[in-house]
This record gives sequence, structure tokens and C-alpha cells, in this order.
Amino acid sequence: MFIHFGLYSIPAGVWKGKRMGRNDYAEWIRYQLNWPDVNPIPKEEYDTLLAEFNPTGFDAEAWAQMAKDAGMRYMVVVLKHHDGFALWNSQVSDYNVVKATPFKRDIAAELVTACRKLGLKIGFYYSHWQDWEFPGGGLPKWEAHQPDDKAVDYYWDTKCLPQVKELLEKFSPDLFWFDSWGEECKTYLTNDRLDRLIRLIRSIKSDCLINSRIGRVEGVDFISNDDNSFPDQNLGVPWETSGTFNESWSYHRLDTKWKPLAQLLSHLIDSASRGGNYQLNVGPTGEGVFQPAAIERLQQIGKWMQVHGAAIYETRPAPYSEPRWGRLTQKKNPGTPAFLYAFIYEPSSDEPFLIEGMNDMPKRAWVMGTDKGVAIQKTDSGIQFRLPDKVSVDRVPVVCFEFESL
Ligand code: FHN
Repeated sequence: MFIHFGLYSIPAGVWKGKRMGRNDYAEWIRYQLNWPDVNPIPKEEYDTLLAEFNPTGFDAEAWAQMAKDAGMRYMVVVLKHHDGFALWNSQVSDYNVVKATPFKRDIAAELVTACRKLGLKIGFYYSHWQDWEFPGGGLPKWEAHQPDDKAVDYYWDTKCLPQVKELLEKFSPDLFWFDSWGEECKTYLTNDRLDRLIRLIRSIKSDCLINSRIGRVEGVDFISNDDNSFPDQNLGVPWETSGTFNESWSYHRLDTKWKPLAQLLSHLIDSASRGGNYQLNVGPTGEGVFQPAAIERLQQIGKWMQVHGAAIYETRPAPYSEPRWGRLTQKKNPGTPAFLYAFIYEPSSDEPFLIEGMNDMPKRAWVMGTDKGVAIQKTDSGIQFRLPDKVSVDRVPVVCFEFESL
């Protein structure tokens, strides 16, 4: 679970009755309210949100429980987005939830405790490049007054590195999720600055994972693809795609384009079958609660995962060509039975399903979550099977094939 939550969750895409002009990324409201006029909301005006930030509905345990019940295994929470506002009691900058808002609670601390209690890993999104609050922080490319090298160094040494250090020492996170994109970050995120940032993390917590949106792929642990961009094949390296429930990352009060369950499930299954992770984002409201449409979808995903989780967790892409009718994953560990999982996207098809190139005959095969065996036939091109009559076809059914070994 990815979580975008901050000051921008209060206006939620609408500022004094005016809908923001671009992108529908509500967390960008400061810079995109007046789009295509690029003048931002002045900082003093944006900062009136500080006095309003009082998300009394925030309940870290409830958030973590919803992630867990949806079958998720880690939570990455935005602790500082581009507006520079920190969701923990930072000693480095007073521009934070404890020192500058009436809420005064350390949201990061509460989430870390809640996630650990439920056995979820915890990761931190930290906007290391864009920071619209601090002198020298990165600004959108259309901003006329870009910081010079000296100013960037000042930001790097005085805010970015000290805050990352503080987060590592305070919370020992499992993962850092940095965010940068395009050519425009390159002059800012020089090798020297990135080396220092990566060294700092490794020196305090060597097994803390780092994503590629730090600004390069060398020395990082996994690739973060572009937003909502799902690869059509196995990338051969550890990867993750983050996706939205609708269009905005943070809560947008006018964003009603909710993705249907079938689409969310296909992102999850496609990702697993192509060797990646799916990080689904939630944008809690300014009161700190999840929207009903998000809760409903999380519960539906959880229900599906309860039955089919074994076909997703700890699996790898199968070594056969991807069938037109669905997807495949496999699990094999020395000394234990091996499994192949077939996800059926078109369960009502009259055609038999063929796993091309599979020659080993499974010991048995069944539809997960049922006691219905599946009849298998060996053909010249591979193994063929049909779904038994009356199998429930309202969600993506999965056939599990068990082998002595693979
Ligand atoms: O600009 C951000 C955006 O607001 C959001 O945080 C996403 C999440 O991947 N990252 C950036 C755009 O790619």
C-alpha cells in the first residue's frame, strides 16, 4: 500500500471554490491550481493549511489493518512530498506535523508502530529533489527562479541528508522510496549528491531497500516504473509499479474515476506474473480516513487474496509463453512440491486452455478455493485443461497444478 497524505489532502483539488487546472494530481495543487498560468499559490497562503491540519479520523492501526486485510505486505507512506511538509516530529525542520499544526501527533511514528505490530514492512516516500518550501529545493521545470548549485548544496546538506538520517535513526525503515523523473532532475541529482545519499543510508541500515527513482539504477535495489505504467513482460530485474485507485494520488474531492476491481486485480496478477510488485495507492481524506470506494475495493481484493494469495506471494514468472487467456506464475523450492498457477482472465471461454511448452504432467490440478479437480490432457504443444462446470466465474479463477518438482 502506498499512501499520499498531507496538507494538500485538505483542499483536495479545489482551492477557494476553484478546481485545479492540471493533471488531477491533487498533491500538486500549490503549483497547478492556476495551470496553464504557472504562478503557484504563494507560500504564505498555502501555509494557512497548517492551522487547518487536524485529521482527527487518523487511525494508524486502522490503516495498517486495511492494508493487511487487503493482502498487502508493506506500506510506503509519503512522509514528505514536494511541498516540503514533514509528517514526523523532525528536529531538522519545524515545517512538520508536530511543530506546525494543531494535530501535534507524529503520524510516521504511529504508522511505524502499527505496521510492525501487524507484521507489515514499512517504507518512507521522501521527495529528495522537489522541495518547494526550503531554499535550494527542486522546483517544477517551468518555474523561472531555479536554484543554483550553491543553493542546492545548501538544501542537500541542511535539509535532505539530515532528514533522511533522522528517519533512519528514529525508525529504521525497511525501504526508502525516492521520487524523481525526466531529464530536468539530472543537473540537480548529480552522481556526487546521490553517492552521498546512498552511502548515508547504507551506513546506517545496510539492508534498507532503495528505489530507482532516486535518480539512477546503479546501486539501487529495485526499479520503480512510471506511475501506473505496467510492463508487458518480465523485466528480469526486481521491479515495482505504483498505481492509483482513480486519477489522483492524494485525495481529490472531484475525482470519481474509480478503477473497477477487475482492472486492479489484473494489475496485481500481471505484475506478479511478470516478476514485479504492485503498489496500490490510497489517498486518505483531510480528516484522515479512507474513502468508502477505496475501502470497498481493498476489501474485495482482500477477499480474492485470501483464496488466491499462494498464487501471488513468493512466486516467479513461469518459463512458458504468456497465454492469451490469462497469466502464469510458479513456485519451486528444493525438496518441496512445485506449483504452477494459471490465472484465467476469460473463464467463460469455450476453448480449452493450453499451457504451451509445458511437458511435465502434474500430480494433480484444482481450482483454488474449491474442491473441484481439473481434467488435464497432454497434447503435442503442451498441457491442456478445461474449467469444471459450475466453477464460480465472478472473479479471476486460478487453477493450481502441483508437481513432484519442476
Ligand atoms: O509528482 C509525483 C506525484 O505527485 C506522485 O507522488 C507520484 C507517485 O509515483 N510521483 C510523482 C510523479 O511521478
